[in-house]
Amino acid sequence: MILADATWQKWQAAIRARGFRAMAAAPAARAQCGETVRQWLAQSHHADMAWFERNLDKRLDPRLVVEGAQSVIMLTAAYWPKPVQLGPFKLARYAAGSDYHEILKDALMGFCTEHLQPLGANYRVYVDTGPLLERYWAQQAGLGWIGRSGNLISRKDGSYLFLAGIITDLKVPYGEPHRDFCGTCRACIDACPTEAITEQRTVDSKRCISYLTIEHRGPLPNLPFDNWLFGCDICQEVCPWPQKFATEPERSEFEPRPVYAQLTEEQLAGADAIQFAEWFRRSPIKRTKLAGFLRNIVHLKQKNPKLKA
Ligand code: B12
Repeated sequence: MILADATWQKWQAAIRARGFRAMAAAPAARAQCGETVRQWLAQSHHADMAWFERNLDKRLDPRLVVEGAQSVIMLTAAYWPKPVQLGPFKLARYAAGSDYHEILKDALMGFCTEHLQPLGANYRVYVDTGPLLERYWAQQAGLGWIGRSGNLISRKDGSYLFLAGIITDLKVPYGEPHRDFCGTCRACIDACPTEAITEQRTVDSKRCISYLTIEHRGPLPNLPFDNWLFGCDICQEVCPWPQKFATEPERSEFEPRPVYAQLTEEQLAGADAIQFAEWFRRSPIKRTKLAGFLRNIVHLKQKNPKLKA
């Protein structure tokens, strides 16, 4: 089924009403960046994220996920753009509030139930919840370009953006693949203290502070983490685009939780399972589990012995 332009315009308004910033689509096809992804895996740049290797065929071709898939519809939603503190430590902006996987998936499912289901469309929704190359499809749809840091950057909204996607058998109006606007700028590569950003616009997770503080289990390598307790935004903080264009999120759930800035180092380092669960209920931070969280604090204190609450 081919969607009329007028209906697509109505959808644009509907997704904004649900807290998304922009929506665009690309024809479903085999991704052209298969070689980049295979090399990334061959070089073990996915570190211990073994789940990434599973369903690789599906990840590279959305038509293997939804029968008769015609379109990949991609959406952006803004997250908190200013620095965030967790006690004396730095917290990645995306983790300032509630977990985007839950909030945005609910919002997108609601949109699909209202607008796609009545058309009898076959579809699947993703918010970092399955094998979809979200940055690649956002670039193909024209929402922005994949910068040197690997982040999807929009000329209108910068890069403090979550991505979400719908694979569907509907044909919708398509955007054009976005061109690159990094030019000769290498600010992100130069600023990354662990040299995690490769020349292929990908990230070596084994060196990325974000991976190490969130996904990695076990002892941390001897790398300079600055003061990042969970996630890292250095490659975006030095990028001219988010500095100039980032705006506050539509959804209040992504605003920083007020208690975070007030916590002391002693409180954070002394957290038990109950306290951890209470502070980080419905937050992305729960992903480290208490053990990973405390390990990160010990690591930062060893590196910055003068750190005071
Ligand atoms: C695995 C993962 C990570 C890993 C690995 C990071 C990485 N860059 O791959 C770790 C844990 C380190 C991580 C960190 C972060 N992540 Co992350 N992550 C993912 C995840 C699940 C998969 C990414 C992936 O496919 N990686 C494999 C590599 C090879 O793919 P890629 O990075 O997309 O690179 C593409 C380009 O290089 C492109 N490409 C390169 N050259 C060329 C040439 C041509 C011609 C073309 C067409 C394409 C092309 O092809 C590649 C494959 O498509 C996605 C969600 C998803 N399902 O997509 C979120 C996602 C990418 N992460 C996200 C976020 C917010 C982050 C952090 C900012 C969080 C933080 N503050 O700590 C950091 C940023 C680190 C960074 N600079 O990338 C957002 C990004 C939003 C945005 N604006 O880009 C996503 C989309 C989640 C979401 N739904 O919002 N992440």
